[in-house]
Amino acid sequence: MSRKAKAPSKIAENANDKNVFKDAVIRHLHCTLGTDENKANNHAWWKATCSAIQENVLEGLRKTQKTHYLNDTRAVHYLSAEFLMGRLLSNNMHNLGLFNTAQEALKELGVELTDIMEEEPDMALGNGGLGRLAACFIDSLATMELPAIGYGIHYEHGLFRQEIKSGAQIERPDSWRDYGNPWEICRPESIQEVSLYGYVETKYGENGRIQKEWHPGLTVKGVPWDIPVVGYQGKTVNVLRLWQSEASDYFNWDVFNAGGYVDAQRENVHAETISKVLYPNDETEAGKELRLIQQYFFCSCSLKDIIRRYKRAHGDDWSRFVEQVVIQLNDTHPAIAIPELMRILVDRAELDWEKAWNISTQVFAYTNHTLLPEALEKWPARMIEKILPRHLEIIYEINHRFMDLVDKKWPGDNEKKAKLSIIEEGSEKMVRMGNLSVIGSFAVNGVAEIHSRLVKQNLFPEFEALWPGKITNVTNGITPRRWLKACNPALSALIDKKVGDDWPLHLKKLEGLEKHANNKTFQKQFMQVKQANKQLLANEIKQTLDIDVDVNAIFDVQIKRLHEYKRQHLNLLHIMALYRRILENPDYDMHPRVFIFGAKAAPGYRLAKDIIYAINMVGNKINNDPRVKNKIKVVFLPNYRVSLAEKMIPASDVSEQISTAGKEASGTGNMKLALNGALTIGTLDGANIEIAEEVGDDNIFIFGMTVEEVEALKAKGYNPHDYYYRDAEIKAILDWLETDYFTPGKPGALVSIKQSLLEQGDAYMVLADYRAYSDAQAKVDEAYRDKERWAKMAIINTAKMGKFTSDRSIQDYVDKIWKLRACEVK
Ligand code: 4GP
Repeated sequence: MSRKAKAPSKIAENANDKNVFKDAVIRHLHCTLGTDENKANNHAWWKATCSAIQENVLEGLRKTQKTHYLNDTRAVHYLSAEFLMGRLLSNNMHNLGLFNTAQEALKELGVELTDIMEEEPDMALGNGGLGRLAACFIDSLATMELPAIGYGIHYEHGLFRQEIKSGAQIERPDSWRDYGNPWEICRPESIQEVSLYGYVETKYGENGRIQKEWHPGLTVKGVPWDIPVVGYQGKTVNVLRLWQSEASDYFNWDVFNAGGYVDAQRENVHAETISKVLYPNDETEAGKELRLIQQYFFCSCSLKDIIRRYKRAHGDDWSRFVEQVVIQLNDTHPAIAIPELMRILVDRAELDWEKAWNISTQVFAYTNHTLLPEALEKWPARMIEKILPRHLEIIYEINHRFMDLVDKKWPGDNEKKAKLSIIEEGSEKMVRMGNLSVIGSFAVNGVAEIHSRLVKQNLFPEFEALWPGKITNVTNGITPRRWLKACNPALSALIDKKVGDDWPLHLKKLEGLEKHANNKTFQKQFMQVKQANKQLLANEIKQTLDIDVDVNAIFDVQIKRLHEYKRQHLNLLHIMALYRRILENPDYDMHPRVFIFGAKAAPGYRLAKDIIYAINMVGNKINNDPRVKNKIKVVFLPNYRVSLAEKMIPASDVSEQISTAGKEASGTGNMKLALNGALTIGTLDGANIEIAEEVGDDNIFIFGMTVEEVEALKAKGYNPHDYYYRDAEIKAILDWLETDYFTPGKPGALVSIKQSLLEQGDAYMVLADYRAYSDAQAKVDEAYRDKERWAKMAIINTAKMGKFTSDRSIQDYVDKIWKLRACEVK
């Protein structure tokens, strides 16, 4: 693998001339967009700049594909229903080393690069954590020159755009492609066909072999759109291939002839619906037929694409398939790929079951991203039978053979069988996609040490006993290119001066900052950068919400999907407590703090939406109460997304990572914030634990119950009323929610939060952790007042984040699971 920091890429060399770049932009204004320098608005300048950059990208793509083909490389295929890419212009310019050239060239044309970058809509083809992880991973794969393809769905509408009206979340459609997307390339030459519905015919072949023939009721087309993925320094350019559904040219004459012309037409409409919308769920089960069809659609297209590419090099000889192909299943959403590959191998390629299973189980690996039971996908067998009749048969056969294995290991143990079976018996027979994924894969991994341990101990203990070593850990990571270099240019420049400029490739080099942590001048410079970033965010807040915030206050940030287990309401209760303390004692001593939130709630998740409403209503009251004297401000920035995170993270002092221990698989926002010098207040959950190990206990604010304590309390019987009656502050705050103090004229508008924490049992133990949280917040306050101490802690956080580069995660996948080799693109 060649990752020398300074070697300029070939592509960049050709374009690094300012004048060449200027000419390219003008040429695209004229020839691609049909406008000119005098007429062009920011949108046109943005598009022309993208097109100029894309010239370099495509050159790299062509070379990469040729090199991979000539070297017949083994590749990883990353199947994910979500890719949360965000914007690409800034990222691509940085990775090609063209940012400064572009900025200067545009300046000479009278255009401000940062202004036109704001024209780019986010590619929000994901909900949260696992989608953004996929985006960081494909960045690392390209950077490390590993042959890789990301496969997903070309959703017409990404995650909804969030508006806040009178405090409440309103969902609006997201139309990221309305005015065209300059990065994507349609590849009609690689269209695939996907079948659905119908029935299975059993036939007997010549040698008595039973053959199954699926007669589908509907065939749809999968049209691939390719998004090039540029590695840092632009050598390897991999591809993210997203499938869009279209009605097939194939016309259902059977239906037509039977007089069902209208039905035949209806199927056309159906076909195009498949890739229309991203399900706005995160860690909750969608339970929709369309969602299953979406999953099958992109898995089937992707597998056929993988096989087409393999056959081009190896014809019908399947013996080398497992050497060439590894497929990573990003959660269970693509698990249906397992029976689909079996179907192709057994029914189409006519391999024996054993041979086919042997291939299949050496190709797939599965990543688990959550332990929440409601998020573990299950499909009614009846639904699979209707949509994918042949796949249900295959699933039964896989299960039947697997049950024999279980019986050998634990003879006669029906309880074990019931737990391990892919099929869950009950009033409605269900297919457990988690079990299918474990059984059909050669490796299973969790995403942080604690999470992987819990996957082994609590989620899949029998599988761990059956196949020791199969479940492993790969701790998540984030790309430092986007999450430091591109989003925090001032800090990046300061770091360059201290440790050299190759840290984006070798993040452990940030450790070189540690020796400057006590240096007063460096502390000052570091905190000046933070201050300047806070000012930029303050401007954004002023512009969006017309709220004035003081950059000398602590910027305390909680940004992530809204979910009870993430406990945004714990944060809110503490804010209310501070407010109450100030009302009771006007001289209450605290450093001014701005609490900043960003979060979308799944549209069907009532309580999550109620929490957003409560944050806004409480914030509104506090922000306008003169008695608070600006000691507290509460800011809810609407429409949290990647590009907004890029503005919030560099400006944060405090990072809220306060999930109930055992619930957050890893978290990745925690890594991004710490990398940018924010201090974590957090529980011993997910990757917080590993962050604490890296930065040391003195440089993080850990509070609350451990997983063991949570489990023990649950076992003993947790009663939130105990905390309510014993802690006067908790009682006062919860009772406050019942009044109309924050929602004038609407008493009870916030009562659902209180109910969830008392009558409904407080499933995430907010009240049990409240006091510890409040105490930890007091320590944060105290630490911040000591400017030097804080600066030192912040520097150490940045210095110690080397472990959390996604390059390290990818290297772990390569070593433990994928066994891939880098392929240098010359
Ligand atoms: C998320 C987890 O909640 C988060 O802890 C983790 O960092 C992230 O995956 C990446 O591994 N899960 C999801 C989901 O996004 O939809 O289950």
